[in-house]
Amino acid sequence: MKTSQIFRASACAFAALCLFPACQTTPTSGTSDASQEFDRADANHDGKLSLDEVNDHLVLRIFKSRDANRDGSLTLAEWTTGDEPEQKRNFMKRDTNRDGVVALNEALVYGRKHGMASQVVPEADTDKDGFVSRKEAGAYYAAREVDPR
Ligand SMILES: [Ca+2]
Ligand SMILES: [Ca+2]
Ligand SMILES: [Ca+2]
Repeated sequence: MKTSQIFRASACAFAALCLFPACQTTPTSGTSDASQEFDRADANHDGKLSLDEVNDHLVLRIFKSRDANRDGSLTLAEWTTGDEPEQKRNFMKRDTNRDGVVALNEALVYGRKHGMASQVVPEADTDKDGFVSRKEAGAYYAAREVDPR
């Protein structure tokens, strides 16, 4: 169960669809999940999602799913879900102060710099105001049957 949750979270991040209920285990309750995800991502509660909010949300989701002991930082063991050297490299890239763990703020900073939201937001932001509204988020999700890669 746990492994599949972790896998699901990373799969969603790669699909850059974590904003929307791609990661939910209950696909039947579509709209309310989408709405809840939106509320969670909308950190300043202004009813729209900025690039930073989407990036932070993606990072937080993955971070929380991997932070097994909930101490706010990830060890390499928590980070990796397999033995691929790529995962270790990704871990090292985020551990900016080189103390051997990735703290949440390190992950957030990295996420904002390299986050996938820079792809998702322009696609979802159909009126090009720089933010994703609830309506735009809903339309974006509806336009893509989620491909659970
Ligand atoms: Ca907002
Ligand atoms: Ca660190
Ligand atoms: Ca918009």
